[in-house]
Amino acid sequence: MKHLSNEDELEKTKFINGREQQHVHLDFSRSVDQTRLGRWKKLRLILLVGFLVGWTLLIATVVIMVLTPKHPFRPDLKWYDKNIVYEILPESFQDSSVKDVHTKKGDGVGDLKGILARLDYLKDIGSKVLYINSIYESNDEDHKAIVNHTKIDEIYGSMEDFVELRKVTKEMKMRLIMDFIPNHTGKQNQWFSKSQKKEGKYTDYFIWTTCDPQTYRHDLMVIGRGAWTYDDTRKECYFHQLESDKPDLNLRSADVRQELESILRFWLDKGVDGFHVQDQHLYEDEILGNETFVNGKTDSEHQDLNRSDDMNHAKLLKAWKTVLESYNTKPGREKALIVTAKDDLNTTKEYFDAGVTIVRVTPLSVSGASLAESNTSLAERIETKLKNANSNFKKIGWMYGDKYSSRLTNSLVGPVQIKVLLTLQATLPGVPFNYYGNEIGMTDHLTLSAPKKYRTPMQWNSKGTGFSQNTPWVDRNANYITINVETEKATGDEYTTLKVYKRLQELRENESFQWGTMSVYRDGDLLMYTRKADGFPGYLVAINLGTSRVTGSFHAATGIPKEIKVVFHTHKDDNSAISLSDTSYILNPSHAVVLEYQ
Ligand SMILES: *[C@@H]1O[C@H](CO)[C@@H](O)[C@H](O)[C@H]1NC(C)=O
Ligand SMILES: *[C@@H]1O[C@H](CO)[C@@H](O)[C@H](O)[C@H]1NC(C)=O
Ligand SMILES: *[C@@H]1O[C@H](CO)[C@@H](O)[C@H](O)[C@H]1NC(C)=O
Ligand SMILES: *[C@@H]1O[C@H](CO)[C@@H](O)[C@H](O)[C@H]1NC(C)=O
Ligand SMILES: *[C@@H]1O[C@H](CO)[C@@H](O)[C@H](O)[C@H]1NC(C)=O
Ligand SMILES: *[C@@H]1O[C@H](CO)[C@@H](O)[C@H](O)[C@H]1NC(C)=O
Ligand SMILES: CC(=O)N[C@H]1CO[C@H](CO)[C@@H](O)[C@@H]1O
Repeated sequence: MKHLSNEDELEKTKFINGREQQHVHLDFSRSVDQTRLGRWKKLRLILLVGFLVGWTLLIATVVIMVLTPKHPFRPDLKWYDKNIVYEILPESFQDSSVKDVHTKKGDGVGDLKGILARLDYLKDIGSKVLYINSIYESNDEDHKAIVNHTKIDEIYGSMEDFVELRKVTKEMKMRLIMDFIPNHTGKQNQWFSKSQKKEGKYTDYFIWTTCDPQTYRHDLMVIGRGAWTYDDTRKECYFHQLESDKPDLNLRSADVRQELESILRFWLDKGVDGFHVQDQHLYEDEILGNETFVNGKTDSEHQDLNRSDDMNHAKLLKAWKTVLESYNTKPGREKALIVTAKDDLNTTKEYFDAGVTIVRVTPLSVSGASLAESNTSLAERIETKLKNANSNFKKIGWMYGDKYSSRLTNSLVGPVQIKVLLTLQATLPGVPFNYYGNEIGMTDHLTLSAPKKYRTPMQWNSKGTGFSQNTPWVDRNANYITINVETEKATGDEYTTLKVYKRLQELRENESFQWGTMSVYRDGDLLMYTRKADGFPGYLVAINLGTSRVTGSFHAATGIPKEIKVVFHTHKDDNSAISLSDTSYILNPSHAVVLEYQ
């Protein structure tokens, strides 16, 4: 109270001071001659007019402010903040090659022209960002033993095909993301053969050490993964964390780092919008130089592995980000650096600190353990994950499988849950990554071995998949007869996986899904969360992740208003039921609903 009265006094003081000043001013004017007095009168008039005009403007401004409807806050979202990413395995998406009339053979491998031919489909289902897995010339099936980083592998087509694809995707306002593989090259890469021969700067492009050809396998194995392999040309061992056909690049070499940056520039100049680095171990690699080798050998005996500041991976990432930023010359030209990382908060935070735009993880694993291995319910694990999410949540990329991992429906929960999991992915804050075919409910080919089992041809139609006129490079999944784009589009059923996926993309466009905050609730197997942006309708997403029906009241469980509207449902409303008067519900297993409230 005392404080308040002090403030009052302060106000009074100011007021008196003001009057006193005015008084002094008048006294002064009385003491001057007539001409000067006239001038003073004029000045007074001007001041008075100015004063009145000022007040009028001030009042007008206040009136306008009160009368104009308030515009709710709209954040400046970049393309990578708001769009779903459609991930394409090029060899399995669409083969454009025609069967040779004489040999009756084609290659049965998807290609860039095939992607071009399917752009209308991709646009129709709301894909504004395409991510095409490695298409570079390489000497392995995975296309990660790269022979030439700036050359399109001819099984996918030519540079002309790429330029054409970029031109057309630009016209369709689509972004394009490519792979960037900085850890190693293929052995057939020119850099490696020059390094084998110790040609100039190439001598140190890879990690070499003297070793005994008789015993190297035993005494130089790094603890854990990776190894050294004796090279007969250079008569030394080279280091490789993966298989011996993929020698690790020596990232400590400034020349190597420069080469990698010019590869980024090469593709940026071709109009690429971002890069994806598949690496769960960038930070782990960092301790390599600090690792003790079997036989008691340490760092100091392997100069090549001496860990220096240059080798800091955060620095590497920052350097790549700087290259990308140099292409960000005006709004809309922003470039993205995307890393697939181990799914724990510390790791994702390290990547964000290094400037990575999106860190891609799977929402259905916790610290590397797969859901199936755990006793906790699906709903509980997702709840924990969402509640623990840190402030970078909005830049997390959610993926359900990719070329290196099982399709979601197989690894976890079965095809019956595909639609609720697509709902989850589309309505979380963050960036959904849709691996080709998930939108129609494609599953692993269970009689094939990994990785082929999740790389089967895209299922376009019921007449042999529509992927290729030739024998496909990998067996198609027999379920293409029912699970395919054409059938799911043509049928009268409005709840096919494809149609539900498409509606989810439309729903996602709403402001509250774009930048709204999230609150998470759970009632047994029923996972619920709200998304709400200031000034826009809010949404409640409710997903039954269990195996039996659940009942209750959304109002009671989450406190959302009783006035609601059902705007999305994964299934035809058979015997699930939501009462619009009091928000009570009965929700079937593997069903999801989205409710809108004001
Ligand atoms: C990669 O291929 C391009 C195009 O064929 C060629 O100009 C370039 O010299 C090659 N680079 C390397 C390192 O082999
Ligand atoms: C890079 O190397 C790491 C192992 O150090 C591996 O996990 C990752 O898959 C590699 N990335 C690619 C694209 O090969
Ligand atoms: C690692 O390299 C730095 C500078 O290049 C050197 O000062 C240091 O002694 C080296 N450490 C070891 C263990 O060889
Ligand atoms: C993450 O970092 C914190 C603080 O540094 C540490 O307490 C915690 O154990 C770390 N978590 C993991 C999974 O490494
Ligand atoms: C799951 O629960 C069963 C029985 O309670 C227990 O034997 C098993 O070890 C648990 N598995 C895990 C991964 O916790
Ligand atoms: C918002 O969601 C509704 C469904 O509730 C959908 O019809 C509409 O297209 C969405 N998009 C926008 C921009 O409002
Ligand atoms: C063998 C070796 O150099 N080990 C070191 C690895 O790094 C840790 C922490 O920086 C040191 O404590 C070890 O001595």
